[in-house]
Amino acid sequence: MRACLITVATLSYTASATEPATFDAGSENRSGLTFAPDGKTAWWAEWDGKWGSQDRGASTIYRSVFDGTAWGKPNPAPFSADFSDDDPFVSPDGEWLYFVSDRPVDEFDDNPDANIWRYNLKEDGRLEVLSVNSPMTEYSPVMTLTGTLYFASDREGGLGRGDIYVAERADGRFLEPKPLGPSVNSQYGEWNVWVSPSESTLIFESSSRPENRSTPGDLYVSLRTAAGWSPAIPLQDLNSVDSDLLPRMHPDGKTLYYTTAPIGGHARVISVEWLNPIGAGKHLKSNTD
Ligand SMILES: [Ca+2]
Ligand SMILES: [Ca+2]
Repeated sequence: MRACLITVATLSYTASATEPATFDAGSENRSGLTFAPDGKTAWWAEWDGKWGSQDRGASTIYRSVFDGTAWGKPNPAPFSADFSDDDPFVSPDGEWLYFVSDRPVDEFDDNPDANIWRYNLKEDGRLEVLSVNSPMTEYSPVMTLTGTLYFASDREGGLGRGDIYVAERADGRFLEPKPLGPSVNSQYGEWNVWVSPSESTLIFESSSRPENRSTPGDLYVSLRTAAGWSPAIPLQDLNSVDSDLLPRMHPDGKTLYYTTAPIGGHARVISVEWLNPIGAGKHLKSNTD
């Protein structure tokens, strides 16, 4: 076990490659493990094939439910079968499962791009495609307590390659997504993101930055300040020589799950312990902590 204490601004964590064996439906790859706000349902994606290669198969979203004693058998999400679905995330109110999918948005859609969808967890079967999508690829939707949506996209209008966008919500609809500024986005690739429910902490993956430990992707952190998001810095002792991506903090704010994948190998989910919890209850009422 690799364990070391690191302090990043006011954040500190122990990096120890712990793999949660429970969340495995038997595919060759697992990614994007995330939990509902009550911590009792886990969602993740699985697929076959090799990371970074053309033979990557379609991705299916799985879930497991904790019955008070143990985690149950993984089952495919009710909507996830015929298309490639990825990057699950449950909204802080527990009502919607957000994800990306290459399914057509209507009968005329022949563009195989990924878009953001959401599945209503309280009225089974209700599936909606979001208005924030573009003809390019969307990745990694994440929602705050106030309903603001963060996601990544390689659409026109950012600083280059993938960038992270934010769409605020007003009058029951999402406003036009805006790219975050150069403290987070860069000419290099920003591909997936997690933001704390209180919108105080942002963790994201970036590829190809000169300071990266590995070109295919490292994790960076930025903190909300009075002046906006602080200049992002890499989570140095967490980043590996493989792709490190899809950060997802447990709702208790104590464990960060993320995906690590060697090019030509298989993706798996590992976790680190966060020593000064973020996103926990005491933060939930404030946008300025
Ligand atoms: Ca799209
Ligand atoms: Ca970029």
